[in-house]
Amino acid sequence: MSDQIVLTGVSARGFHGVLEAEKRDGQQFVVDVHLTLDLSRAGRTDDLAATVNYAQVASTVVARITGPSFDLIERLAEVIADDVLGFPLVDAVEVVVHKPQAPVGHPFTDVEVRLRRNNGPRAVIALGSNVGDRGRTLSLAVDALRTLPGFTVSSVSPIVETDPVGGPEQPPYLNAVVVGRTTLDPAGLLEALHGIEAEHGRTREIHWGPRTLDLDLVQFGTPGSREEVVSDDATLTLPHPRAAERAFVLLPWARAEPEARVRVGPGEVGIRPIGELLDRLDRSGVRPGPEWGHL
Ligand code: PH2
Ligand code: MG
Ligand code: MG
Repeated sequence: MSDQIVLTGVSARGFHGVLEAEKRDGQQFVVDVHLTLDLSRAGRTDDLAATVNYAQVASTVVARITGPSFDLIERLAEVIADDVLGFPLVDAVEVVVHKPQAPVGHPFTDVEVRLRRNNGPRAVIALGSNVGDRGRTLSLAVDALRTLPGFTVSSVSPIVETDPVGGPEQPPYLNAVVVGRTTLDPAGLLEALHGIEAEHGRTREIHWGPRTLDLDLVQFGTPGSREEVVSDDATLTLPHPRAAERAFVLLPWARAEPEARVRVGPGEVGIRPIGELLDRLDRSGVRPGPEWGHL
């Protein structure tokens, strides 16, 4: 897959450079951005939500050009690449920063720094809480994911309130799904999730019983891609064996990632669009939950 969006010649005045005069007077910076992402759904559906809005990319670039001063255009290119990799759907980015008025001391046409950065595999995390201040706990868990080294949040679902499924009689849950990109391996990510659970008072006692915070790794790597991890390891089964049957996972997941494809069995035929799976599920136990951020 090598679809691209190419945005070239975004320019603004910035104050990046090693020399004092550069930081004082500023000069023009010009940036090109090549995004690699799968555009097939956008092509099919004509839906802006299935792609990256290049106007937003341009705004991000201009904010960095005009923002706090760096000494090096290498650094400017790196932070722009990092910002762009944070847009949902982006698999890789190439950033070129031109500085045509650089103080080179000789006639010259242009100087540019060009770098290419790849996003890590996609990881889907299901969040649940049915003890204590559930909404606050979920918000804090999302904050913890946002600051987790090696993990970048791409998309957060709305919160849903759900009837408990299985286990002893217990209060209703709040559930949500976070989709992100990670440079951790599945075991490392799972360990980090357990660490976040522990910070929120989670103890591992009753199977399927009430819990302050449950973070389940549901899918690692896009199904069918080279990075996908399928595992029947007892400590980490991937994809999560019951996620595809649970409306409390699929419903928020579909809100966070409408184009998600979910593995329900082996091979290419075992990969299904999330909407198709949802249509077959009883969704009666899932209701809209509170808004995020009303802590
Ligand atoms: N988690 C469970 C068991 N049952 N039911 C709902 N509605 N939501 C959950 O997150 C949930 C559950 C075990 O993790
Ligand atoms: Mg669970
Ligand atoms: Mg769990």
